[in-house]
Amino acid sequence: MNKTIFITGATSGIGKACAEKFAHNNFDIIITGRREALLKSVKEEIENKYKVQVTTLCFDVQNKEQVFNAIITLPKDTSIDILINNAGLALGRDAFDEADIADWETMMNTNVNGLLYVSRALLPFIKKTNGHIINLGSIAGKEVYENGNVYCASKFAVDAISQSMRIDLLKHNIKVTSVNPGAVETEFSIVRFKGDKAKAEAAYKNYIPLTANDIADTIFYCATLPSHVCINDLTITCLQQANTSIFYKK
Ligand code: NDP
Ligand code: 8X3
Repeated sequence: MNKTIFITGATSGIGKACAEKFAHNNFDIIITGRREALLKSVKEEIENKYKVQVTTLCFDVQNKEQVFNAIITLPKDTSIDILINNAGLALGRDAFDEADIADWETMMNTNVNGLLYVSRALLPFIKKTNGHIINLGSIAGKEVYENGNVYCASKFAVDAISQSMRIDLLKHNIKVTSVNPGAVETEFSIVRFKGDKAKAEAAYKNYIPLTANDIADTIFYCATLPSHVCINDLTITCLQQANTSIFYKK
């Protein structure tokens, strides 16, 4: 029987690359996101390529009722081996005194509350397998940068939640890993800059950023280590990025 992985935010970027990577390695996958048409097309793409089962659940992680109502539809005998808490976003890159408060709320509700709701709703399924929770943090959750304020705060919270989960879930033999990437070229900056493609492209100019596949490969490595080995915390950047603000650009 195939193992099962649950990936939030699999309609693009890192989540989608993880879906492809794990399906390629014979995992059944449950993928989520808000954009139903994209979820359907990822499902079709993967099912055409691999002989694995793909289930889609469309919900907004910010909405507790939607999260629990979607997860309750999973068959009772479902077991989840791995959860990747990936859904997340940055909105704006503005000074603390100028940023849009609605953007702050969306980031905290998505990156922090969404991760908490999904994790709690899925824990009964993960306990059955002594599974593995992998949280997408960020280098922004290790070090703040100018105008990063609440996005950084949300990822510092993810770091704290990962450390807490690791301690509290130890008795269930559940692994917890926080993966903290630097710049990865995905839809992330298009979302952050609210569709301004020029600003988004500038974020990845004059250096070679990480790709979503680089992160999916790294997550796959963490997820397939021997059962007694757990990577607790992993920070990864491209060669030309030393921390949140120092790049060597050509
Ligand atoms: P993308 O924008 O490409 O993907 C984000 C995914 O999250 C989409 O599938 C989106 O799906 C989903 N999502 C966003 N908001 C919600 C919501 N409210 N409910 C459900 N799903 C949601 O970005 P990345 O792949 O780059 O980002 C993935 C994760 O990696 C995020 O947590 C991000 O913070 C983190 N990260 C990214 C870095 C980067 O440089 N790209 C660096 C470090 C960390 P949909 O719109 O369909 O809902
Ligand atoms: C995304 C990386 O440096 O843009 O988490 O905040 S950064």
